[in-house]
Amino acid sequence: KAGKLSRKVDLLEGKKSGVIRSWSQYGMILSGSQIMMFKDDDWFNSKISDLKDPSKSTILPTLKPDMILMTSDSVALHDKSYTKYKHVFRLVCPKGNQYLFQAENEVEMNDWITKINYA
Ligand code: I3P
Repeated sequence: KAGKLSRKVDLLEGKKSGVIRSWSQYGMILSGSQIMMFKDDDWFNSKISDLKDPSKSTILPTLKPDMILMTSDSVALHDKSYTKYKHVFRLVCPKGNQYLFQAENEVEMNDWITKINYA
């Protein structure tokens, strides 16, 4: 799955302080049990239709993401206590890192949650 999400780092190694807490937009690809994140919007936009096409998965190993998250021991959930923005889900990672991601609508949010949890 590929798409654009806003991301906010909420906890790093369980700590809230010293974390850059602003939202920023990332291109994201979920492939197997890894999430690859890309900051370069023009580049991501130019590739997104290929990235959504499973028959073009051979390009995946050639990509150079800005950040990779392994999702195998992580849990994604809709955080209903976070009410400032809609369609926000939380990714809880085993070392205590937590990220908030905002999808463009509820269907997209649920699709990301399901695919992350079952990847
Ligand atoms: C953060 C930014 C985030 C906000 C966060 C702020 O400030 O305004 O949008 O999160 O609040 O710290 P900065 O841009 O100076 O880093 P929300 O949008 O979720 O409120 P927080 O620290 O209470 O999470």
